[in-house]
Amino acid sequence: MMKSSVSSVRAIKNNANKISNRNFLDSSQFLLQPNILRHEANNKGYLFFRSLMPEEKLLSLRRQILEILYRRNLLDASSEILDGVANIDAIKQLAPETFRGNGFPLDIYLEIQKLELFQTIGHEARLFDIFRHLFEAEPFLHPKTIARVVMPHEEVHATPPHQDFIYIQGAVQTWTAWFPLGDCSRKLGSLSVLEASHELGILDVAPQFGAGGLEAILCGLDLNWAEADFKMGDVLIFNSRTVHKALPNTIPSHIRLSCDFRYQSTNDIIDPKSLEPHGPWSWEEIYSGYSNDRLKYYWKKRDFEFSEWDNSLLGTKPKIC
Ligand SMILES: O=C(O)CCC(=O)C(=O)O
Repeated sequence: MMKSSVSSVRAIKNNANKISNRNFLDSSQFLLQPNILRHEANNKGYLFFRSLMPEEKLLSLRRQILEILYRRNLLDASSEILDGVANIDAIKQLAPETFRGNGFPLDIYLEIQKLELFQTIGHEARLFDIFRHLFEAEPFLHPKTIARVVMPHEEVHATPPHQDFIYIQGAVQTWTAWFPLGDCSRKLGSLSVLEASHELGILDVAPQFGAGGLEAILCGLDLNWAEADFKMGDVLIFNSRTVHKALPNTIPSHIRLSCDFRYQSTNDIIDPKSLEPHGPWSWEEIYSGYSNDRLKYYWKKRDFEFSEWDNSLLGTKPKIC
């Protein structure tokens, strides 16, 4: 006879809530060993590199973005600009709608998108070298570049666990490079990655607060979350199917700044939207302040085959766990 007592019903665990028990290992030692690099990337679905990006460029981009915030009175006037200390009162007064969509006001985002250093920093040779090893082909940086400005406001939620593929589509072998513009500890909301989750296929999603508005359903899974305290220059790269999430910013006096850039092989298919700006602007507007034409419209030299968009990947399902 079937037992129906409550005690016999075992709750299905939600892997989203599992406490991290892994630190990212630094793969810098394999930078000159492409076979090992590929093997590690294929096994884990991500790689982490300490001190990969040139600090002076990151610092300069950090300053340029913080100066945009400073001009809008969103930084604490008694602190150094580079410290990124929030003017909490001024931020709290911003209308909740301004935090929907990208998670911070759109007019600020346009100014960031127009920064030449922001648009060109993803072309860094050290990043391209890694992706050349992974793809065994010439890498291509999606011009749809993303900046994140995480401010203390009740409308701002940490990015929920998700796979980038549902938003990017195109080539499965698309990889994201995520790096903070400044030191970014777990407490300030660095990224956490679900190891080997790229092997799970494309997961169902449910509505959730935070960037993208959807979370991957992780009920009944038991993979390990890996994470680290990032120093400026450290870079995390992960496959488009690797589940990742942001940790909550528990230092609300400080603003978290970061970039995500996507790379794929020039030989693979791509979704045409990956060639558009991240926001409702034209390339002409974004490029209007450039001092150098070299990297403008660089993707137009490529003759890509376009993939079909699959909207069903964004359809929500009930989360039962
Ligand atoms: O920085 C974040 O909060 C989210 C980043 C992310 O999801 C990504 O890079 O794909």
